[in-house]
Amino acid sequence: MKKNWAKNIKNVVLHPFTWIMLILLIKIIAFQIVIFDNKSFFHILIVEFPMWALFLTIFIILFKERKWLAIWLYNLGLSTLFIVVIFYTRYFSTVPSYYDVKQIYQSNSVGGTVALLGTPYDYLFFLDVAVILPLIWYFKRGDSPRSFANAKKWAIGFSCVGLITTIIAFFYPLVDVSYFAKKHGYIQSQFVQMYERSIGKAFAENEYLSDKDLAKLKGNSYVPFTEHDTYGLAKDRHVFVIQVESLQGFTIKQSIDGQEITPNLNALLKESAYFDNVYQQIGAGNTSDAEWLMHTSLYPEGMDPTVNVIDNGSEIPSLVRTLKDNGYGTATYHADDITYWSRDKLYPALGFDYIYTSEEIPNEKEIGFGPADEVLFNFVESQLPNHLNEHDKMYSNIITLTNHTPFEMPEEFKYLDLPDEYEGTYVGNYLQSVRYTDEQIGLFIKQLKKLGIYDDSLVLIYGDHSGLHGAPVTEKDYEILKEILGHGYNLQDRFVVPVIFTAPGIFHGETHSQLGGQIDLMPTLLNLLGIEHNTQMIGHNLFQYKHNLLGMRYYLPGGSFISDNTLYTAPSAKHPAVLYNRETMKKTKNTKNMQKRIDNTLQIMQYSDYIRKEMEEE
Ligand code: GP9
Ligand code: MN
Repeated sequence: MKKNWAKNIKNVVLHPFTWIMLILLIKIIAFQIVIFDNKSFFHILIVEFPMWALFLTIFIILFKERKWLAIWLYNLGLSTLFIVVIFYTRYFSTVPSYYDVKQIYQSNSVGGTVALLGTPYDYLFFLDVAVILPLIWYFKRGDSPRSFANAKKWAIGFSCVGLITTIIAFFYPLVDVSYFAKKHGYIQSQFVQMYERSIGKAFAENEYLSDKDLAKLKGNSYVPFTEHDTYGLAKDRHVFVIQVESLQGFTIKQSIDGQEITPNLNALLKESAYFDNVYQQIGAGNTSDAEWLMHTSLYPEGMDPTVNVIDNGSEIPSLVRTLKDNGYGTATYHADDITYWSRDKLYPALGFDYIYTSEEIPNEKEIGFGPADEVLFNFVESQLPNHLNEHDKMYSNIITLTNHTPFEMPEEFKYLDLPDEYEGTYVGNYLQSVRYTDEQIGLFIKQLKKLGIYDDSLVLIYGDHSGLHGAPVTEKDYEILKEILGHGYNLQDRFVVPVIFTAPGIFHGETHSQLGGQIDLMPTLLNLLGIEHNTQMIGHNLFQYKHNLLGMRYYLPGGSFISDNTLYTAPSAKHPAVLYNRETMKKTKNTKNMQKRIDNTLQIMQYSDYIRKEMEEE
């Protein structure tokens, strides 16, 4: 009896089916570690492995007499697929679905970069196909094909486990493809995506979230909009929104050798409420996504510029329309070609009365992309009197352009006298260019005073996104930044944009450090104006609420969040998950609240997408 038992064990261990499954398991573990940094063996064994093993077993059963060929072909296909998924993930920072892999062949964008995406280790995924499987075949090829007789039983076993994990996956919302695939299985996530595409409308049965629910998910107790302390403080004022290209928070109140980088903004703070803890939240649409966030208080799409996913001719219930409904004339100014970021579609969708772009704004004093900011502001000043004749109240939305990478300013526009070692560096150029735009904002404010409307105005100034990130920032730049900041340049330095609400007579230089995001700008502005919006906003009035929970798409992996005290970067193809203490920006231990925060963030973002899709259908 005992002997029989030992013999059985020996049979199983020596059986090629066991070896083949073991090789498959190792390959899946490697894939999961590279793609998701998933080291949970149990999760891989229960959720991932049975699915891939099921397909292999079906192959073995179907190929009957040519099982070795089936095994080899399956593994060749699987290794190729894994490599494609790995390269795609490195390029796009998200795992592809069956749909994306299909599309990739139609796009040239990745082509030239493929060589840069691989490391020699990646090719270890072909080790089984090239070496191990041929070796097993060589030593075991004499075994009768019937030695895989148990394959059918295994297929049933794998199907049962696969079915259960797939059913479970269908009970969870699919918000972030990578996050979902990691949690519920790569193949299971494909099934869920196929289903959602087939019903044509993702999130159709999304749970409705009231403003109260949203407040609660962010850790706040809800107060009706009209009962906030700031409600109507700036009622009937003219509104100027100045979205400053690439302006980062650390430049405010910062000096180099006694010279302020933003002397004009710093002076303006005396009549402002300054928020120094507001995060950028743009996706792939950069500047245009910041415009989207400002005018809708909804999350951007993420992997695509949001303007690309809204329908042509759609009328978005935006800040612009709400202001219009409340007696404002509305104008937008940006000195670039209107087709850049499809603003020819975005601006009518948002509902502006007057749209001024490179067609109208003179192409003078060109720096980088287009006319220098002083030309833009001069143009705004030239239009204002006409607008004020036509409308009692004006909303002017001004998008600056000069402070754009590579930040190279002509000598005559360099107002800072920087230390020699800054000369020619990316950071040095950036500071000069920020200083230039700061000067132009200062002059514009002077003009508002001259026009006699400054005291009746509410001016909101904020940055669209970081300027210092990615490949152009060299080691030397990081050293300079460390010198300026007093600490190593971190994600918070990169992602925090300044937010300044200037309202003479109302604000007197207060600084607010509660957490905010660009999604909160619109509700904060509307609250000051005492105007309610007629569709739901995802953000909240920054003056009212002390707690927040923010998501960030594209520049952080799906499932990341920013909370009052922590910043969580979800695992990506490149980096494992990290939870930072935002006060120190040091890594901190995962707290038991972390999963709850991930879930709440995703729920909020998913709901935001649902609102966006709903309003397009109306
Ligand atoms: C393009 C300008 C810059 O019109 O707004 O856009 P960015 O490169 O920052 O997205
Ligand atoms: Mn920009």
